Amino acid sequence: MLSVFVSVTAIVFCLALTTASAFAQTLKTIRDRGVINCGVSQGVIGFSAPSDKGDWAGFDVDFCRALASAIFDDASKVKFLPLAANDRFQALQSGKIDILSRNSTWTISREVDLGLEFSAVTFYDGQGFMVRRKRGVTSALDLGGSKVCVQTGTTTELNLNDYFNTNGMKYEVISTALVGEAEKAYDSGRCDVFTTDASALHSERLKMAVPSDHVILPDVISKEPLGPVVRQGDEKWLNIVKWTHFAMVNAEELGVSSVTIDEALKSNKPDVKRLVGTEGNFGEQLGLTKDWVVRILKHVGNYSEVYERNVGVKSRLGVPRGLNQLWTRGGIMYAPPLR
Ligand SMILES: N[C@@H](CCC(=O)N[C@@H](CS)C(=O)NCC(=O)O)C(=O)O
Repeated sequence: MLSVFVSVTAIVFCLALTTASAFAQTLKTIRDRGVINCGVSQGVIGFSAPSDKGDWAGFDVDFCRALASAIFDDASKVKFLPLAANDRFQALQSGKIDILSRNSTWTISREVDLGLEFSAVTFYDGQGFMVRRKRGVTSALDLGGSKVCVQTGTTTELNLNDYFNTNGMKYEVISTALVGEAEKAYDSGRCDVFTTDASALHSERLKMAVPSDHVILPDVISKEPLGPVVRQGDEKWLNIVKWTHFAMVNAEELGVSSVTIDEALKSNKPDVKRLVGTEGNFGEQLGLTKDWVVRILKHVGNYSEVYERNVGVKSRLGVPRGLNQLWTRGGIMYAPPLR
């Protein structure tokens, strides 16, 4: 009896060790495989959506392309795996993906309960509401008695509950597992309110039969700090993910972009030299190469380039920088220094 117990314990222990060490080598696994497995949404225009030809584009997509640039000097070495809200964290826990770059909100339970780690906030967002223009509503506090469409497995459904209950407003939830179903339910009139992160509401509005028939209310009812997520237990990979974002923000702050990178390589400024690797060896310390940031900037660009291309005021989405503006320009986007 005792020996059975001992061997079962040993097997369980070994399995646990194997799983832990398999996941502790994410960079090596990626290098051996030749591509990053990047979990994205199933289609949020501006963040991660496939074109008709199946090419993925968006802010979250570009983050994985930046990682592929740093690792492989090739932004195309990414396999995008579209995931519904309900499935995303399990896909990361099980090792199906190396990173989740999918409009996911940083919360305590997703770290301490799910064993995951948010690397940085790449997009400061908040929850908003979209309604039909003809309804004439101007404040979220006037939404009592509404039928509200929301996707399950999101912070959105939890905040919705808090907000309506706290304000003593009645509502009916129409929750769906797939965003496409929520869109249809709202557009066909089964719900009179659609709620999600404000940035994603801009994307949802574009998908409506007549986008201009819908307005996004000015109220923001929550904090939704969005960012890439990895598994706990692989500090090396976490550092690469985290410092890729910080490098892109620092590059913007220093005026180094895909356009000015060649000039930056000749710069005498100490902080620019550290960024582009003409001084120091941070890239190598990360397990990458000296020119890791140069690769990111050449293939993908700095934070501002990525923002403007995908979600900025001149893009289809038209979302102003707002909180995501650099701290030096009135926003809260702030990256620790490369030194
Ligand atoms: N930021 C929130 C909401 C994220 C979320 O999943 N939003 C939905 C509604 S726009 C979405 O992205 N759906 C796309 C999909 O399921 O592929 C969270 O992390 O829970």
